[in-house]
Formats: sequence, C-alpha cells, structure tokens
Amino acid sequence: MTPHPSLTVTDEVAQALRDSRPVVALESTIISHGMPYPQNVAMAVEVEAIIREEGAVPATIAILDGRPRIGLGSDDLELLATSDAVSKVSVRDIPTVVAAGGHGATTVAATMRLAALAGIRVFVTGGLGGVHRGAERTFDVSADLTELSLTDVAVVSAGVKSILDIGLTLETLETLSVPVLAYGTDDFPAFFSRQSGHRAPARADAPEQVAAVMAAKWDLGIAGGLAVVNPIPEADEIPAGEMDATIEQALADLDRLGIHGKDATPYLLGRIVELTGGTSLVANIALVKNNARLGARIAKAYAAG
Ligand code: PSU
Ligand code: MN
Repeated sequence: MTPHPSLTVTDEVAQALRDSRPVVALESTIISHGMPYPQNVAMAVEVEAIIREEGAVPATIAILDGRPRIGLGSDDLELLATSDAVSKVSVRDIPTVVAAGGHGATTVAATMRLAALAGIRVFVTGGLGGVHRGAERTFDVSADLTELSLTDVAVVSAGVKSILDIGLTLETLETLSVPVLAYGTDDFPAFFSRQSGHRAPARADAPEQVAAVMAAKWDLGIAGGLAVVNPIPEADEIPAGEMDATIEQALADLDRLGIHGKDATPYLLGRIVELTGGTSLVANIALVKNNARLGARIAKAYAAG
C-alpha cells in the first residue's frame, strides 16, 4: 500500500513499507503530555533503538507544522519533548491542527489513524485510554476505544492504568468487537502491575500467534484493531495495591480542580509522577521498552506471514 499523499514519510520508513519489511508505529502524546522532560525524550530515543535492535523500523508519529509525519528525527523528538506549542491531538483534533499548520502530539487514537493511512499495522505504546472512573456521570470515554473499533492496527500496551475503570473498559472493548490478547498470561494487566483482578478475554504466547489473529481478522474483513496487552516485567512491577492511594489522591485532585475533557488524562499522568516522586516513571519507561520489543517481534512475524 502507498502511504496517503498528505503524509510526510521518512525515506527509511517509506523504503521499509515498499519492501514489506516490519515497521512499528509509536505515539507522541506519551512524549509531550505523558512524561516529564528529559525522561520523555530519552525514552523516545531508547524505544526506537530497541525496535531497530529487534530488526524492525520505528516510525514515531506526530503532526509538525500542520503536516502528519511518519518517522521523526532527533530534533523533532526534542521539540515534542520540550515545546509548549505542541497540542494533544486525538482523531477529532487532526483536522484543526493540520488546517492551522500547528504542532500536535498524537494520542493512541490519532496515531492508529495516521499509521493506518501510512500502511503500518503494528503500533507500540505504554497505556491505552479507556473508560474513566465515574464515566456514568462524566461520559468520559477515550476515543482510543472508538478508534480500536474502526482502524486496522494492532496496538501493544501494558493494559490500562487504574485511573480508569478497567472492568468498564473491558466491557466496552467487547461491545466494540475489539479482540483483546493478553501476552503470556490469563490476566488483564493493569499497567504498573501484572494483574488487574480481571481475566483477559484471550491469550497469546508467541508473536506468531498474535500475527495469526491479526491476519485472520483482516482476511475476513472484520475491520478494526486489536489490543495486545503485555504485562510489565516482574522486576519492574509496582505490586497491586501500592498505587491505589496515589491514584485516589490524583483523582481527588482532578475533581477538586475541575479538570476535564482532553486535559484529564495528562493531568492524572503528571500528578502520579509527582506523587510517587518519580518511581512510577521508572516503571512506566520499563514497560514501554518491554512493549517495544514485543511489538517489533509481532511486526516481524506479521511481515513474514
Ligand atoms: N495512558 C498512559 N500514558 C499516556 C496516555 C494514556 O498511561 O501517555 C495518553 C495516550 O496518548 C492515550 C491518551 O492515547 O493519553 C488518552 O487520552 P484520553 O484519555 O484523553 O483519550
Ligand atoms: Mn477523555
């Protein structure tokens, strides 16, 4: 597939796509609005290196000067990591930022959409957006879930943080007909910890098995993505329960400040880093790297299949 003409694709990524070699998409909201500087840019660089080490080509995605970009250079990553002029862009924000010629860091939803327009089928991130706690009141459900129902990309994450209602997120993924494959486990992982108390709907134990599910889905014309949920490595995990008080505090602060809409998730992520004095950030970075390794292997298996 030829990338959509409105995308700017780096030569390296374009060549890999032409040769049907494995390419792994990466998001940029995690850089601009998910982690503090300088850990954010260090993470972005390391994750790209891991994907290359595994024999795939990384394609970090963002909108710069109104142009959707597939594959970025180190100056671009630095800009995303430091500039206040970068807005958080989900799918509904893409047209506005493109028309205004602005800079945007893409969420899971927006990254999926742009990756698909480029012909990339595998995307690695840290955590998915989902159904927020109290959504029956606020209606706050991430467009990441809508996008998973629409766009043909497999998204590798470490599950969802318990800032969200994990049970309702799983129910919604079922309603939206999104396959959820837990990697090497029967449990749905909760980002910082390997278990959420919820069973995963399905399990995969090898990259080839994930690739086979992707191929079967799209071969049958069942449109939409897949959520591959990869538990944080045991050595890096923050035991279930240890984050509860922090998350309750962050949610209470969110409520007190009246923060809502697209600012809610970035506020919660930043507040958790603050409240844990950075220990949560160490776990966050470790799980993204772990996901990068798996994502590259899935992309290789899918390209080979
Ligand atoms: N969860 C994380 N880290 C993140 C995000 C979520 O643990 O960086 C980001 C992702 O870009 C995700 C977005 O797509 O937040 C979801 O935002 P919202 O809840 O506003 O849809
Ligand atoms: Mn929201």
